[in-house]
Amino acid sequence: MNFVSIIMGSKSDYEIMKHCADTFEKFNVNYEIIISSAHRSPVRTKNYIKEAEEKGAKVFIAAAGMAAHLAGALAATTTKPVLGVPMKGGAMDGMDAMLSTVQMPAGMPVGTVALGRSGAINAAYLAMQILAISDSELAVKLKEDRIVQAKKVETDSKEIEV
Ligand code: RP5
Repeated sequence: MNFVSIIMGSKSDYEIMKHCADTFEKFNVNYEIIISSAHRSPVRTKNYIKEAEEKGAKVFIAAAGMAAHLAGALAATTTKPVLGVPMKGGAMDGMDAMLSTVQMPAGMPVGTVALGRSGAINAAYLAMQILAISDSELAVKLKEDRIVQAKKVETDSKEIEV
């Protein structure tokens, strides 16, 4: 079964990453969400990636804060697409996580999205856009969603226009 795997470095990341999971629920896309840390549980992380690939994970999403090495650790272990979501918090409120996630050496890409809720949701959208390359039903759903988003802009505007 094809699915997207979401890995968070800590339970404290869940409040934000729930938005990522909710986006997959909205589109009826299979996903799995677990907690595993690049630093606190490196063996569990490595073993999980292998297990997830064997079970059918097609894209990985890694969320971590502070010295955010989780997405990089995933990228080092799998050739499936890895999307990194930097988490806010810590002394630099996420700037450290954003730079750790985005600054990967050549040949080891992590598709880094925005900090916080927008990033969590966009990681889900990007993962679905990757899956939709070979899933025409999902591709249609994503196109319909764009129409809904555009209509909402018009509706919101009408509510405040004078
Ligand atoms: C990172 O450190 C986690 O991803 C989390 O964003 C941050 C803080 O973790 P906790 O101390 O809240 O568990 O590894």
